[in-house]
Amino acid sequence: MADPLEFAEDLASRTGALIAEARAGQALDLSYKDGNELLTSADLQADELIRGEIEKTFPAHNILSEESSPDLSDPQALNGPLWIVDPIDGTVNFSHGMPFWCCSIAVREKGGTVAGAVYGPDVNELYTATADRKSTCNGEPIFVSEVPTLDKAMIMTGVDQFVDPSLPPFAIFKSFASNAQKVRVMGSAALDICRVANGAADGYFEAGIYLWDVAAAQLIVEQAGGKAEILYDMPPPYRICFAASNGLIHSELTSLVDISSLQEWKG
Ligand code: LIP
Repeated sequence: MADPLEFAEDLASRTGALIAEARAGQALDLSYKDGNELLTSADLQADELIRGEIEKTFPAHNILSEESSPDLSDPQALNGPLWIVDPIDGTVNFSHGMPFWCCSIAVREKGGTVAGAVYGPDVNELYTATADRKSTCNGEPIFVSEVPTLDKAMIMTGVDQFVDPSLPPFAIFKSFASNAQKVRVMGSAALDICRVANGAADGYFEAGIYLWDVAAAQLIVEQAGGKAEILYDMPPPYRICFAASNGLIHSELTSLVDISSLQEWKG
């Protein structure tokens, strides 16, 4: 049986290279899912590569990806080993030629993430971790920061362009902006959380992110000494309210998140 981390690391690297070549070599076909969620031809090419390699190497495993999720009416769909994939996290950045995008691949067994890889070709950073090995970036060990309080912390977040500014996610954003040293919106949740893992940032929060955006990076930040958690499962399936940090600022960070307001907000 192939080693899951080596497989995930190799596949994330190959997929990232394929996507970068696709953008360099041809005009991207752009379309919009659900009316506003950008989808490029490279997303679909990458999803096809990843699914094909997983089905060939691990035929009994299931796959959850941003571009093709399992049939939840099948009670077996989420049983057994599950690969959780975002072929391109930061699609809008990618389509504009901004460097902050990545391929994210995680694998879960018995409900626990056993391996994760996040590869950002344009920033030349490959993050990996397993449940029993510490996190690395390009093979070097990484660790969360030692910033002790929120007022000295850089917080990464994201806000959907279609959310009414009067609604809870923006209220939470304003709380962070008022209490943290700085707030940054860089457009890729997986790379944001990996920046917490390598100490360049100190916390991440987003309401309305998806499981495939964060599955690999959650293991990477935890195995770098940080803390990460789903604060609330939002509709539709796989949409979550998620926080990650260096651990030291975690309670300050999550205390600014009014879950009850998010529970009333259907997004
Ligand atoms: C993106 C996330 C980002 C979020 C964007 C988008 P995608 O994922 O990584 O944090 O703010 O709205 O969801 O769609 O580029 O894979």
